[in-house]
Amino acid sequence: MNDVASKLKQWEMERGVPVPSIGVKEARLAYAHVVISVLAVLIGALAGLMQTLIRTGIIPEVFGYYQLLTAHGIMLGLVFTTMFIIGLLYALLAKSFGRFESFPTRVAWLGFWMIIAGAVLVTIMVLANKATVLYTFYAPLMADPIFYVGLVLFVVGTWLSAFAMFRMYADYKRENPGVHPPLPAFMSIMTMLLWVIATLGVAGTILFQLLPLSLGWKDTVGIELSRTLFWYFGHPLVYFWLMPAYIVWYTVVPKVIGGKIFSDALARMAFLLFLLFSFPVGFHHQLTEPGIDPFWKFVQVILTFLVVIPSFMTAFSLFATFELRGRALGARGLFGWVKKMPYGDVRFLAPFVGMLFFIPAGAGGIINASHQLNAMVHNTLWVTGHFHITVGTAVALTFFGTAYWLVPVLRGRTLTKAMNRLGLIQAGTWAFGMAIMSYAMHISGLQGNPRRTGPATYFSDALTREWIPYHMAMAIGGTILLISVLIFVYSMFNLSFLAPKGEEEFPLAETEEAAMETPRFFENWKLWITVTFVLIAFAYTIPIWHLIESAPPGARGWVLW
Ligand code: HEM
Ligand SMILES: [Cu+2]
Repeated sequence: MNDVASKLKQWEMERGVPVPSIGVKEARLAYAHVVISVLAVLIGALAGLMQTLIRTGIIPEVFGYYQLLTAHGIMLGLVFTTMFIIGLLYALLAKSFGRFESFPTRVAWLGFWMIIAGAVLVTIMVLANKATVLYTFYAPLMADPIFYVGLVLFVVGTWLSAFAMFRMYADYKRENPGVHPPLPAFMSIMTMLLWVIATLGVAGTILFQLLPLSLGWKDTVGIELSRTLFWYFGHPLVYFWLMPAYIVWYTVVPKVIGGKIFSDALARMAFLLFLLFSFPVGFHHQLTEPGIDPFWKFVQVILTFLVVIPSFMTAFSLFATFELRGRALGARGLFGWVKKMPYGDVRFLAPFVGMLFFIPAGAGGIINASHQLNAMVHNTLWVTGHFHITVGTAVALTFFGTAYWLVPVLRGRTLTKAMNRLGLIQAGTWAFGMAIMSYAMHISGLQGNPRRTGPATYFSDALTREWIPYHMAMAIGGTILLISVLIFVYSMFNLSFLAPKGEEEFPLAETEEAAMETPRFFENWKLWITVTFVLIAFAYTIPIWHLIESAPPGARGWVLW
């Protein structure tokens, strides 16, 4: 912390305002993002439960099923995740770098307001039933132009946030030449870099294909190209969700259990590999699509499996941390640590349960990415079950567990025993509800139950009747999940306004002394960005050229609602 910064802090304390342990400006900004993400969870969960109840036939179709599904996907997949992530990363950067009087406040807030403007436009269009295109807005479905304008504003807003973060990083590097940026900062920058490179694809299909189509400037759209650009973005998107959860697992959880980071170098290496291997793999979402040469599908599936390497590196170092800590507390044997972990601390329990869910979730991902097995599960509720235990549990539970300390930190308050207990209950109900709901989705998906299908009885066919009990289970799981969300929203309200003022710990661990020194080349951004684009060019140039050169006739836009 430099001179001006500590004076500022002194002044804030004298004013008697609740003081966050990071700069006030940064805290306010991060908090604004977190608030929006909490609101998005609430709206998204309501939509999620309603659509389950409608599909099961428990309540009448007050809102269209597809309209609710669009709202649910956008609120949870897009708004909740992105807003929480940006808020968390600002906080991590502020904590890692100390306070800067030159914090890029203006551009950061401009980004925030653009995101809000975009999200509001998108929401209005969905509510008005003018954009029932689901959160993937696949061509040739055609929404109102304002929907796409909203998406563009949203994305450009996040680019401004990324720019603000890159500025913070550059300022730090200038003031501390030759010093490694702290691990959480390095990881945050890597995450935002991935996001910026990924969103280029989705920006491309919106600006050059979907928006012109919906404005009537073009009559037709190339479906396959649009889907390819979407999935060029869609796969790294899942890593944009996961990497912040990994940041918490690598740097926060060790501190909460009283341990240390197993290896700084290994963590940085894993994040670098996540960047590289996230891009040349989008075709594993398009395995059933005829317009892509099987050779390139094969190449991208092989590359997909490379992500196993950093994933296992992550699993290895996390469990090594647990074991080292367990041994320090007197545990013996391979699994002695299990008895020594602080399960009564929501900051540990929630992310830890998330990690456990990630084990079957990762195995399911390998199934999805395998060409033949994918044919079994493609577009069934299995897939929906899969992403509810990945992003919906591993990531969401980690974010919940994080929010219990982050919100008090940002508000200059403390996490009370009562709120911690409520947090444990909330994490438990979430895990329980999700286990029921996703189990039912996985199994009935294997029986052929399609995803994204509104109330459909298929003439009361015997096969579809067998799915009904699973839909009941999903409705029960969904109800438990909504209860969990209500507890979460209340806890966040409490921690924002009612909890006692004080300085809550910002838990960030140090590295194990025995760990290897971190090599400098991890921060050679030019090199890694170049390698990323080389990989992208390798995996996509020829197939995209095929899609353009021998394009089938385009489709006119469809409005099916
Ligand atoms: C309150 C808890 C939740 C409930 C009850 C719920 C329920 C559902 C249901 C029933 C579906 C649609 C299945 C179908 O295709 O018919 C769905 C889809 C989806 N959910 Fe959830 N979910 C919840 C939480 C979450 C969370 C936390 C996330 C992400 C962070 C999430 C992301 C998604 C996405 C992206 C879709 C796909 C939408 C689409 O296919 O267009 N959900 N959810
Ligand atoms: Cu993917």
